[in-house]
Amino acid sequence: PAITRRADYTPPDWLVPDLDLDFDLAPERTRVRASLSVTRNGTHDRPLRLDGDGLVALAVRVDGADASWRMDGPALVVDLPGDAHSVETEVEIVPARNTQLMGLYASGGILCTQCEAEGFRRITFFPDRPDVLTRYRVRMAADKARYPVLLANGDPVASGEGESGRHWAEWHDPFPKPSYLFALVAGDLAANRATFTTASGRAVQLGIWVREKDLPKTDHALHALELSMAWDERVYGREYDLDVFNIVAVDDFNFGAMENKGLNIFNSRYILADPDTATDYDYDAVAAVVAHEYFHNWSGNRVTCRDWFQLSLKEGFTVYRDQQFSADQGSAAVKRIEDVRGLRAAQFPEDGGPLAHPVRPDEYLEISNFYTATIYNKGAEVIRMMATILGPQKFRAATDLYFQRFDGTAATCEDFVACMEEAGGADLTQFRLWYSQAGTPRVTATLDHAAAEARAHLTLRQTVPPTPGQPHKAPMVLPLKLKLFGGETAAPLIEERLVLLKDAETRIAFDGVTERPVLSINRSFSAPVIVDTNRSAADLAFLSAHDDDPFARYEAMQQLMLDTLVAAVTQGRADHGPVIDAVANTLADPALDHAFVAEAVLLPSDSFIGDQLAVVDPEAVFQKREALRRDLGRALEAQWRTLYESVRANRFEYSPAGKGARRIKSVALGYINAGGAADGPDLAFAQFDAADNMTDRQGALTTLANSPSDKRIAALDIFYHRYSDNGLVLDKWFQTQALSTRADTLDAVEDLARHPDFTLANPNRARALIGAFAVNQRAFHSADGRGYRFVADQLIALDKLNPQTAAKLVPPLGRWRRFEADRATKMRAELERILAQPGLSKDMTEQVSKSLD
Ligand code: HT7
Ligand code: ZN
Repeated sequence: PAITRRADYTPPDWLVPDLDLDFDLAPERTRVRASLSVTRNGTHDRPLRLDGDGLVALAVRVDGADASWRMDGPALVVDLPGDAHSVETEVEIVPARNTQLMGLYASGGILCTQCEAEGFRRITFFPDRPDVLTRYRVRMAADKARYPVLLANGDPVASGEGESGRHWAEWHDPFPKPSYLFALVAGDLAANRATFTTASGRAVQLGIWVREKDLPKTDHALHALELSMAWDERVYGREYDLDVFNIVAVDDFNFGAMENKGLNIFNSRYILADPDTATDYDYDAVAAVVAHEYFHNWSGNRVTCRDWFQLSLKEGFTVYRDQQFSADQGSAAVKRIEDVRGLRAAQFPEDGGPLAHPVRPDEYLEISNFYTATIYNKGAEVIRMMATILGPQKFRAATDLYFQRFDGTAATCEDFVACMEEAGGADLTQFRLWYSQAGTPRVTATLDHAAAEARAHLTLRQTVPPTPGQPHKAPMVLPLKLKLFGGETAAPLIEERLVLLKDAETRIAFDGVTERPVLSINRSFSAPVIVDTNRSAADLAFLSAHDDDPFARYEAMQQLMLDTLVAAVTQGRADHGPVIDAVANTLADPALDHAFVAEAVLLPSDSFIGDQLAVVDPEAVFQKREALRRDLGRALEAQWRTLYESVRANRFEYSPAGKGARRIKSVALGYINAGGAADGPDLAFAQFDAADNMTDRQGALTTLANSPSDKRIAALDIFYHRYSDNGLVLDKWFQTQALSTRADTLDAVEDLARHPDFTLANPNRARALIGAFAVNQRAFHSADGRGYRFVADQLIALDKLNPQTAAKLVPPLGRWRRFEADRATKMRAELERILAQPGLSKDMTEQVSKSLD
C-alpha cells in the first residue's frame, strides 16, 4: 500500500464549490445521488479524480449527459473539457453491513455517518481531502415509522411526506466545509432541547438527540454545551454561527465523538450520565468531550486543516481549549495533575516506542493510525508552551489573529505559529522543532550551593532521544518554571521564574541564597519533558509538604514514591519510611482538599514504574508496588479509617467538594484493603451495597475485584443483574474484571470473551475487555505468554470487522523491547503471527510492522 508524504502536498486540481446530495435511505440499500459543481483549480489538463472506497458507479453524467469515465483502483476518473462543469454520480451502499463504522452505518436502529478522516469516500465519489471546501445541500428520504427524525448539517430548510410511508427532509449548510465534516442521521430519536442566545443576540436551538428512554440522562451534557458556548465567547471571543446545534448519541462509535458542522455525533458514553450509572470520571469526560467538539466549531471547522499532516492544528489546539475549560469548572490543580498523568500513561510511552512520530508527522500509510496521544495531548502541550511563553494577553491576541486571518480556509501548523510570532512578538524559529522532532526531551537539573558565597548554581542539560527515522536531534526550547525554597525555613529564596532552556547545557547563578536551597522545577508541568534532579528523598518530602505550586507538590511526592519503587525493584529492597511519612503529612494537612489529597497519595502506576526501568519484569514491579501499598495501608490505617468515616455517609451531590469526597473515599477504602484489614472486604461490600451513585459503587467493586475475598463474586453478580440492560454499565463490568490485579485474571478474561454479552462488533465493549486487559501489567504479561496470545487472537478477529479499532489496540504488544527477554520473544512472536494473517488491513499492517521494526 502507498505511503502518503507531507512533502508531496499539492493543491487540489479541481474544487467543488457546491454539492447536492440525495439519499434514499434504508439499512439494506441506500441510494446516493450526488451533484457536484466542479471548477478547475489553476491551469492544467488533469482529469477530475474522485475518491471512492468500495463504491460502484451506477451512473455518471456531466452537464446532464452521459459521460465517459473510468475507474483507477477505487477512484472514479472523468476527463472534463472545460473549466466548470456539473458532475452527477449515483451509487448504492449497504449501511447494515458496514462493520467498520466509517461512512454511513447502522447503530442500534439509527442510521448515522462518520466521515473523518476518509469515510466520505465510502458514501459517494468525491475529492475527499480537507482542503476542498464545499457548500452542502442534502435531501434524504426514509421510512417514517423507523426513522421519524432526519438530521444533517446546517439548518433545516424543508420537509414533507412521501409515498409508501416514507418522508423526507432537506438541510442546507451555508458554511463551506471539507467532506470529513459531513453528517447525516436518521432514527427514532427524542431531543432534550434548550435555547442559547449568543453574545450578538442569535437564538440557537440546541438539541441532544437520544432514544426516548435515555432522555433523563442528557441534562448534564446539555448543561455542559451551554457552559461551553458561553466559555468560548468569554475566553476566546468565539460565537456560534448557525441557528441550530444538534448532538446525536449512538452506541457504536470508533472514537469519542465527531465535530460535524452543526450536527455532532457522539459515542453515547460521552453523552449519557446520571448518578446511578455514571461515575464522576464519566461526568467529567462528558463535559470535556462536549466542550471539545463544540470548540472545534472554530478550531477545526471555521478554520480547518490543509491536509491530515496538520491534524494537530485542530486537535492539539482543541484539546488545549477543552483542558482550559475543564480547569475553569473545578480544581485547576487537580485537572493539571490528571492531564499530566494521562500524558505520561499514553503519550510518553508512544514517544519512546516504535510508533513515535512528530506532532506534525511526515508520512503515513493509514491516517486513522495518527489520531494519537502525540497529535492530541503532546499537541496540546505544544500550544500550552506557546501560551506560557507569550503570556495570556498576547496569546489571546495571537489566537484572534489566527481565527480572523484563516477563517473559512484550510490552514497549517505553520500558519498558527506564524500568528503566535506576529501577535505575540516572539521568535519561535527554534520552538518549531516541537512540531518536527519526535521523542520526549530529558532534562538533567543539578543544583549546587556555595554557602560561603550565598550563591547557588543550577546546571540544566537537555537531550532528545533518537526515534524511528530521526537518529539525531537538535536542542529544543524548553520553558521551565522554577523556584528555590529555603530547606530550613521553607521561605522562597528565589521567586518563580520562567527559564527558556534552548541550549544543550545552561548554567544559571542565583545570588543571595543564604540557606540550603531546594529546587522546585517544571512547576505546573510547564514543559512536557522528563526531569532528572539530584534531589534527595528529604528534599522531595520537603517539597511534598511545602511547595506552593500544587502540581510541583504532587510531583515531588510522585518522585519520592517512584525513587522508592525503582530502588525496590532494582536493588530488591527499599526503605518505605520516607514515603509513609510524606503520605501521613499530606493526610494530616488541613489546608488540602480531598481531591488533591486523593491524587497525591496514589502510587504511580505499574506501567509508569516500568517506564523508569531499563528492562521490565512486570511481576516484580507489581509485587514491589503491592508491598508499598500494603505498608501504607497498615502504617496509616488509623488515618485512612478516620478519613473514610468522615465521608462515608455523604449523600450524592455533583459538585467539586462532592467529587473530592467520593474520590478520597475510594482511595482510603483501597488502602484499608491493601493493608489487609480483616473487615476490609466487608467495608467494601457495604459501600457497594449502600451506594447512591456509581462512583462509590464502582470504587467498591474495583476494590473487591482485586481482593481475595469471595464477596467479589457476589458483588460482580449483583452488579451484572442490576445493569444487564445498560450497555455502558456492562462495559464497566467487563473492564473492572479485565483490570483486576488478581492472579486468575487471565482465566476470567478468557471466560468473559465467551460471555453472551461480549461482542467485538461494538468498539466500547471490545475496548472494555481487550483494551483494558492489554494494559493490565500483571495479567497481560503472564510469564507463559497466554495473555499475548489471547490479545493477538482477539485482534485478528477484530481486524476483520473493524480495522481501525483493532489497530488502536496494537501498542501494548508493540512495547516488547521494554520487557525481559523471554516475554519480549513471546510478544514479538504474536506480532509476527498477526502480520502473517492473509487479508490483514492497512491499519493493522502499519501498526504491527512498525512495532516489529
Ligand atoms: N475529530 C474527531 C476524530 C474522529 C475520528 C477519527 C478517526 C476515526 C473515527 C473518528 N471519529 C472521530 C474527534 C475529535 O477529536 O474531536
Ligand atoms: Zn478533536
